[in-house]
Amino acid sequence: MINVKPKNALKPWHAIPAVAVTLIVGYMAIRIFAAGYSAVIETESGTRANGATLVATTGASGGQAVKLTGPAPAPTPAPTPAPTLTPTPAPGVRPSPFPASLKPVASNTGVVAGTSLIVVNGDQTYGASSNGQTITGKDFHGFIHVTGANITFSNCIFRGRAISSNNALLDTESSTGTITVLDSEFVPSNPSATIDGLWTRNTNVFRANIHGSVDGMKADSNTLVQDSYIHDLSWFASDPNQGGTPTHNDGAQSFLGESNVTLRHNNIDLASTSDPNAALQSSASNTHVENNWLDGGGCTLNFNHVSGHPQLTGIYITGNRFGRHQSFSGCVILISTQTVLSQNSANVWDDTGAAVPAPQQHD
Ligand SMILES: [Ca+2]
Repeated sequence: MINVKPKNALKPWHAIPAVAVTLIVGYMAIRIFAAGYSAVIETESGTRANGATLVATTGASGGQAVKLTGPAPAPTPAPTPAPTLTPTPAPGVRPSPFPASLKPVASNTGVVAGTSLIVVNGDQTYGASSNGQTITGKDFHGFIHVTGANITFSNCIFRGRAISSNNALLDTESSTGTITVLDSEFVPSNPSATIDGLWTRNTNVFRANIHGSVDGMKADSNTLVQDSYIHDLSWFASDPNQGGTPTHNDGAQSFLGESNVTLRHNNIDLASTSDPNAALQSSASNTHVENNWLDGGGCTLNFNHVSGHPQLTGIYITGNRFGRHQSFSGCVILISTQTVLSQNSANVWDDTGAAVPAPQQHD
């Protein structure tokens, strides 16, 4: 009979390491600190290394302990931010306002390409029953008269019709509150010496394409025109409003008694209009002409007081870029003897960036 010895039978000396470990562990009091991990081991002798330090602690034997400090926890890496995506404008949505360098032209004003339009025949009046409404996608074959308030016209074409009396394709002079015009075109179907693009009061116009009328607009009080293109006006040799002499074509014209007219960042280009008078002809106070491209006219900007009335004041002309198509050479600004410019700065030739000449002044 073979006597097989159990392979892992315990011998007495096998217990020695376990006993020693138990004694050592029992001798050490380990306190885990909340921040990170560190321990204080009670000991009063030995060699300390690797950052171990002797610290005072009242609960320890002899009042001292060795503090062991582990490495600082690795910082949690900050999450990688998601890349910022530049939103792609929806088709047909134009920047508002235009960036400073974006010149208004036919392709970025008027009705947005692809817009479906419904023809509306006959003259229309939008009164109080239309207050608060947005009129969009209309192709107006008739004159539009507004007597209401808080009405918006968006993506419309205003064409008017054949007529011999004075009219505007859109007339907001009798509005009773703010009228807004967005992305719309003004072009008379039957141009004549008596048809202007707009007559405005209490009206804000953005991104309009205005052409083919005699004046682009008559701008009455509280008119803002911005990011719009006024160009290629219709000249007539005989105008009943001028006693049968030729039309006085203006990009915009404001009369005595009106105030608070702002032309901002438009392109009023009368360089290809026959014998135009001015990009702006104004006798209105508190007029701001800022950051436009302006060209054409006898003098491109023309401010005149009306005889028998006070000085014309509150005219601010800043940051405009002028073309060189003045019929009076170099006359970018003409002011009458009783006109005072409140500000005239940073106006330059568009082609060179050089400062334009000082205003000419005479009646
Ligand atoms: Ca005129």
